[in-house]
Amino acid sequence: MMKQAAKAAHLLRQRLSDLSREDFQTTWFSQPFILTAPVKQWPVASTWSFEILRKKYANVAFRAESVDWPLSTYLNYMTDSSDESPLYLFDRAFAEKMRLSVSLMPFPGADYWPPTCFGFDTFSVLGEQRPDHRWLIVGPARSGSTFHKDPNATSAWNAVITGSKYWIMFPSSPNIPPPPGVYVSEDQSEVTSPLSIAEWLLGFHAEARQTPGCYEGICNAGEVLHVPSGWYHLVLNLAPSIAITQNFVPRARVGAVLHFLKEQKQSISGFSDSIGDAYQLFQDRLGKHDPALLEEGMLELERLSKGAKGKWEELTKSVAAANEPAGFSFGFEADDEDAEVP
Ligand SMILES: O=C(O)CCC(=O)C(=O)O
Ligand SMILES: [Fe+2]
Repeated sequence: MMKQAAKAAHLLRQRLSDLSREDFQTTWFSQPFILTAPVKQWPVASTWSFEILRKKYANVAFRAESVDWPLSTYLNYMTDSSDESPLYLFDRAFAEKMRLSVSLMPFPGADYWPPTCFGFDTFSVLGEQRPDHRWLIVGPARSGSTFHKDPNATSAWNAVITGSKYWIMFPSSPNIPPPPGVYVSEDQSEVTSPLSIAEWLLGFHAEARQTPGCYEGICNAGEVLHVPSGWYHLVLNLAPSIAITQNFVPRARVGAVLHFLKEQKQSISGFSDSIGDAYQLFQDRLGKHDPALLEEGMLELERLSKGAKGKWEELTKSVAAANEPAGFSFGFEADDEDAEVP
């Protein structure tokens, strides 16, 4: 149940130095928070700057929306651009292109590793067949990401190496509407925010901050933010930024991911075309690696499927009773733990 229904946005006060894997898996997996310690230990946190990257990777091409540009071309564009919505560099093959050594935990010679608390990633059972999961993100002030939920019901961490990012986030569940100014198609497959970040901020920011469940905060250089599975978020770079983000599946979200892969097939993304049925693949692999976790996940999947069906029946019944084809109002009483706001 939400306790602060009429209150304004929660500040992302959950700034912790670090978290154990156990505390994350049992308590924090469904909440946004910022960690201040782990990223500062990464070699790339002290060695990367715009100048250094320009020197080392000037001729390496990175993806910026629909173009592949040498880094020097992108950095020149970034410095000169006064575009309202600047092109954003978002590259999923950066680790290979930059020959980075990414380890699973602190390791001599590694360039970075996931913060320890996010370390157990259930999608690792998919090996080479896992969907795209890590990106280098570079952009000038005013660039950023319009409202979306992350792919395949995954959770994410987003580490700022240079710059700072403003985040505004909302939980989601079948019985709460999307954030103001955000529209979701009936089958949930499309999340559209037809406006640029600037237009959304001008038109909807004030209203959004008064909306139950809203979280906002600034993630600074050397910090990492957790995006729980299923949360809507919009991100704005307040200064020129370099960041690394990674998507992952915590143990407690296995059921949510199975549910997504089974029920929202049309929205699955990032898997190679050769994979016919991502739901079946994940189920099979998890069954081999960790049958007990699969069993837990299947129970949660069943609960989520019933919940969505129950809610739909409830809504259609109440509309029929009122003899109105539409016009019912959504409640904010979320019983999905995604929507649990502490
Ligand atoms: O612009 C950003 O840093 C946020 C990126 C993000 O939300 C994502 O990669 O899903
Ligand atoms: Fe995201």
